[in-house]
Amino acid sequence: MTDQPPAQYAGPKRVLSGVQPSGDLHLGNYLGALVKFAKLQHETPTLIFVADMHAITVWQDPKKLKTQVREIAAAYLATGLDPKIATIFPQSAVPEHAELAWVLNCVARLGWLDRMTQFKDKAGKHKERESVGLYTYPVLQAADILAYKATHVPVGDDQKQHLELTRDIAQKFNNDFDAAGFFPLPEALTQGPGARVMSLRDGSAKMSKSDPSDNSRINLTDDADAIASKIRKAKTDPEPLPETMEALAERPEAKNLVAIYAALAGRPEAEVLGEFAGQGFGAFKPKLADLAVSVMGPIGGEMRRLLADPAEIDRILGDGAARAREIAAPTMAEVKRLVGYWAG
Ligand code: AQP
Repeated sequence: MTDQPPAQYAGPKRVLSGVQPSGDLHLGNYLGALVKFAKLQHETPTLIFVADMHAITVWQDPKKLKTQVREIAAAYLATGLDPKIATIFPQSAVPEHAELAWVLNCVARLGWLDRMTQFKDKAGKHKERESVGLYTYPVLQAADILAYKATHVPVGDDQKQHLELTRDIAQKFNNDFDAAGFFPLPEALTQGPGARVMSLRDGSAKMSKSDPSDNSRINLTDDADAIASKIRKAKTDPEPLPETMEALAERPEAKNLVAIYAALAGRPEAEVLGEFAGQGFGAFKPKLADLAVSVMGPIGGEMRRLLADPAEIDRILGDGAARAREIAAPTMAEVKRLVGYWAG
């Protein structure tokens, strides 16, 4: 008998993901993340957190942050996450995220972080003025995942590089501390429609909360008029829709609208083109607007209903945090022992 962990991770499958409370959620967050959470909870034990610790890597108004956390929780519930099935909690309510992040900061290498394209995109030309937290953000993300030994992480395409980094950190921790198989090497679940929803104003940029143009995105809280107007104003071209997706390769805005239609309708893109080939955007956009309103409209309504009772949302989040800690605390205790902490 040996108490050495096995070389390969042998623990249970577990899903974990989160969204930052740093602005209105949009169609990209919905299709790239929230829809997948609601589906996965029925297949695998699932933990979904509100990433308030990530959010403060850029300044957030302290008077608004708690409300923003409740809004994300309401979005989770309105898109079908069930707190009796999934564990829903605020990141900052589980101190093990920060504790593990410190250890992992000491495992990750500067050269690895220097390669992260999201930091480069967000910091732009003035990285000296950004917070250290924004730079080490992917290490906190690794801690979020590994504190629960999560094996599968549903995210949009933009997070693939961070998941690769998590795997590298997990592997190095296992090697450095002679703990083969202690942490799993988690997999990003990026497949599926809506993995990369693009801006309605620029088909080469991803739809994003921080885009200064509100017309670039459809927010979960937009009403029917706002949704229809944004789709009407979406950038397109004068050509009719072709018969194949390949023919849309050089038409990113058109391709994006077709992909959004397919994702919202739960139909293959080819089938959508089969229906609309030969038609122009004058015909396609109203159909897309009707579809978007029918899918997104009820979500906004349900969010408003849930947010009218913040105490109930707080109860759900508090209960979720207690359940999350039951998993994270033993992991952290073991990490302290492996590292050789005095307190381990
Ligand atoms: N355009 C997108 N298409 C598909 N998935 C997307 N996600 C974000 N944008 C798209 C996915 O949504 C989840 C939560 O994202 P987040 O809020 O934690 O961080 P983010 O990726 O930084 O989101 P934004 O909207 O782009 O925010 P800002 O503008 O602040 O950077 C993640 O799974 C993400 O992949």
